[in-house]
Amino acid sequence: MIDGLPFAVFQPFIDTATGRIAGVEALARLRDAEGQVRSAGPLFADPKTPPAALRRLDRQVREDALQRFHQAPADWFLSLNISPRWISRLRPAQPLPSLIQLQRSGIDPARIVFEITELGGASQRLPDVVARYRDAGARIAIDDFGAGYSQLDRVLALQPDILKLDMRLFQEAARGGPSGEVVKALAQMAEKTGCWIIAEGVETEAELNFALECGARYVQGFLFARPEEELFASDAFVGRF
Ligand code: G
Ligand code: G
Ligand code: NA
Ligand code: MN
Repeated sequence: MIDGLPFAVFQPFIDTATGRIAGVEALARLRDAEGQVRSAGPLFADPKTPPAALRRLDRQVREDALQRFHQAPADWFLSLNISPRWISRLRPAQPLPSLIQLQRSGIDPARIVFEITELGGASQRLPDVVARYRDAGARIAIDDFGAGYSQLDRVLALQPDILKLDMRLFQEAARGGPSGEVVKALAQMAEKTGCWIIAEGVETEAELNFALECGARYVQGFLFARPEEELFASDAFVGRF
């Protein structure tokens, strides 16, 4: 069982070309009886959380996010996290609840990004799931890219629309760590092939500068905003760079 009421908070993506918000990611939170809010992250990470509970949590958070996204500016996208553990349990012809919800919501699928981490356990079913999201008109992001233990060829064979650089890998690279030049070259190459790069975990000006050197299309992080309950004003960050 999961204590508390699930809901979505939003964290913006900033377009590095305009300095404006281009979209938001929905992240799960739980509100307990006393009104205290906590992250649902530990539940997603805990292998003991029952799959049915996770599935319900994901569904409630998506429902809340999709409903409230009707209030967002028309050119924003909405990024939704998909649990890799759930994907690995899918039967081949099973309908995708996230797609059914999306279709019912009336939100244009072209405005939706599904974020999937590159966890190895999901790889069997992943190509088929990705194809179905894509056929529906949504985009696919590989979350925490570079931190998983899956094979690079498998991840790239999915032809993701977006790579979200893993936060720790990115921050380490920005600090001038040994991976820095490789991360930069990889990001630049991805952008050249039409795959967007998102740098997440941008906390400092130095990290923002490194993200710009990488050619990242979007940046996300505490330098701009933490996840918040309300949708942001569309002009919140204009002029920062
Ligand atoms: O924002 P936060 O610190 O709570 O996120 C912690 C972790 O939980 C992150 O890895 C994030 O991807 C994951 N997470 C947050 N919201 C959701 C969600 O709605 N669904 C799934 N599957 N994972 C989520
Ligand atoms: O796995 P996923 O990438 O969805 O998890 C994103 C997590 O990272 C969320 O918990 C979010 O709150 C957190 N996050 C977002 N921006 C930053 C940041 O700039 N610094 C840190 N430390 N965490 C961040
Ligand atoms: Na994510
Ligand atoms: Mn991530």
